[in-house]
Amino acid sequence: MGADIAGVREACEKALTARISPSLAIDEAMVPGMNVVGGKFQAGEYFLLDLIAAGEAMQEGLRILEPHLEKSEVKVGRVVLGTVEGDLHSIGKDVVEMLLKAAGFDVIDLGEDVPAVNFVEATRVHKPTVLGMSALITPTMPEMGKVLQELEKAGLRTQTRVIIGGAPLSREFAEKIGADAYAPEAVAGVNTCKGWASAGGFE
Ligand code: B1M
Repeated sequence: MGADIAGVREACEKALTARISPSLAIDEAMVPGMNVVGGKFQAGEYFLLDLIAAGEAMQEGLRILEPHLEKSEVKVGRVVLGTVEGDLHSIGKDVVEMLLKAAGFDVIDLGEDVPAVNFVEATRVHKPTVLGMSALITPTMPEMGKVLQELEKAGLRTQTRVIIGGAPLSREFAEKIGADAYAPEAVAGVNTCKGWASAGGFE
């Protein structure tokens, strides 16, 4: 089944008219909706085309809600963000990016399927307050450890904090690979970045 783009537009516009905050609509309606799709895919009721349709529907919803997020006028820091190599999931990263920008961060989005070397190069060039990585499938989780090792080898590990997020990850995994934080969801991640930025270190 294709994405019901008209239905998504209508639902988002209804939420905005009802003055429901965009981040609440994302957290309490859209993300749980994606989890339902994921559950049906796992149970064999949905197929890859359904995942693609769900992804398109969510991206359309984000496009509608994004301009309505309350935005900070003050610049607080810089974040380099990307989904690790081998992983094509973009939506969680995009939600984090939207909320970071609204909180006053400059975000350099490296996109999806990002090789470790690109994270390292972006850290060298942009000197971010925070390097953020997303991974949604179990096989791409080790890529995060690889990025941390490469940062260390390049002598850049102490120049930036590293936060990781994505459904299959955990705090224990973050500790194991030496990341500074794990965020179970986008708002928690943005709050962690805000805490780091206000503690200093941004030039
Ligand atoms: Co994929 N997929 N998918 N998929 N997909 C999952 C992740 C899966 C859990 C579905 C399932 O089986 N239940 C499963 C992974 C299982 C596993 O390995 N543990 C899966 C699979 C298996 C696959 C394929 C392998 C399927 C196949 O080909 N047979 C394939 C892999 C392709 C690849 O990457 N190489 C695949 C492909 C796809 C699409 C491309 C079709 C599409 C993505 C489209 C897109 O992103 N543009 C897709 C989708 C849509 C999903 C589900 C249904 C939804 C993901 C999503 O966007 N959620 C997903 C099921 C699920 O999650 N339950 C599934 C909404 C999003 C806002 O949430 O990304 O979790 P999430 O982000 C959250 C938090 O995790 C956190 O904040 C966000 C908001 O609160 N967060 C961060 C994320 N990153 C963060 C970074 C931070 C901080 C917080 O700081 C840096």
